[in-house]
Amino acid sequence: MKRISAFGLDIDVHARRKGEQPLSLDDIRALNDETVLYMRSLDESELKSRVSEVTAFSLSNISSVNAILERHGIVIIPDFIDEDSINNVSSAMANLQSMVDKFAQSSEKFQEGENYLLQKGACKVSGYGNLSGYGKTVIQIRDGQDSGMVDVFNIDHLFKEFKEIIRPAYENSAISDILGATSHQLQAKNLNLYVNSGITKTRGFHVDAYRKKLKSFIYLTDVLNLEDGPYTYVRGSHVDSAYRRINKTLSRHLPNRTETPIVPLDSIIPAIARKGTLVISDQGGSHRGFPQKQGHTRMVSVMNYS
Ligand SMILES: O=C(O)CCC(=O)C(=O)O
Ligand SMILES: [Fe+2]
Repeated sequence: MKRISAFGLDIDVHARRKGEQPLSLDDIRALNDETVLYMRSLDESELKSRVSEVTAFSLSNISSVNAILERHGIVIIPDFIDEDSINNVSSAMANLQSMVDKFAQSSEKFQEGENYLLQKGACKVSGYGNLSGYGKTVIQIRDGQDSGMVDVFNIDHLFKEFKEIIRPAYENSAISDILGATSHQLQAKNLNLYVNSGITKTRGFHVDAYRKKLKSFIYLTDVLNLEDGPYTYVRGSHVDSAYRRINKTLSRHLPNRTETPIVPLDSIIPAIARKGTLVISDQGGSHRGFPQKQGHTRMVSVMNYS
C-alpha cells in the first residue's frame, strides 16, 4: 500500500472508502440469488428450448452424443432407463428416505449399523476419499451451504436394487463409449445418491475443480420444473473464456476457490427432465443444484469416474 503525506496528514492511497468491505461469501450469494431470480422469470418454453440444445434423443449415435458433451460440457439423454427399472428401485428409495427422516429427527449425531453409517455433517467421517472408501454405505445429512441435502456414498452396498439395476445401467457399454471418446480409460467408481427434500438454499454456481472431471447422473424422480431442483449447468463453461478467468481470479480472494458466480445468463441450462434421464456432465464447468420449493423432492444417482 502506498502512503502519501500532505498537509501533515498520512493518506493510504489504496484505502477502502468508509464502510467498504472486502469480498465475502455473502457477495457471492447475492450474485447467485439474482441469477436464480432471473431463471425464475423465464417461461416454460424458454426453459424447454434451452434443455433441447444439449439433449441427445438416442445413445446409438455415439459421435453425436459426444459432440454435444465436448461442445457444451453436458449432454442430457432422456429415457436412458425404463420406468420398470425405476419402479423396481422405488421401495429402496422409500426405505432410505424413512431411515433419513427418522435419523434427522433424532438427537443423535451419528448412528452406525453393520452395513451403514448415518451422520449429521462430517462428525464421524470426513473428506471425499474417506467417505467413499469407508467400506459401508455412508448417509450424510449436509450442513453448510447445502444444509439438509443428503449424500449417500456407495448406496449399492446397502441396497441390492442399486447394485443389480442402477450400477449395471451405468456400466452399459454406450456410456463407456461416450466417455471413452472424450477421456481415456475412465473407470466407474463410487455410485452415490443425492436426496434433496425441500432444500430451498443450495450452494451457488461452482466448479468441482478447474479441470475436466466427468460425472453421470440418473434422475430417479421426475424433475419437471425449477421447483423440483434440477441439476443446472452453464453450457460452454468447461473451456477457457473471459467468465472462467474472471471467476478463477475472484475466487482466489475467498476461502473456497471454486465458486463461479459470474455466468452468462443465456447459457444457463436447468436439466429439467423425467425420471430415467441420464445426464453426463463435465464438473470442470459451472454448475449447481437449483434451490427447491418446500415440499418438492429430488433423488438422483451419481456415478463418479477416475
Ligand atoms: O445437487 C446438484 O444438482 C449439484 C451437485 C453438484 O454440485 C455435484 O455433483 O458436483
Ligand atoms: Fe459440484
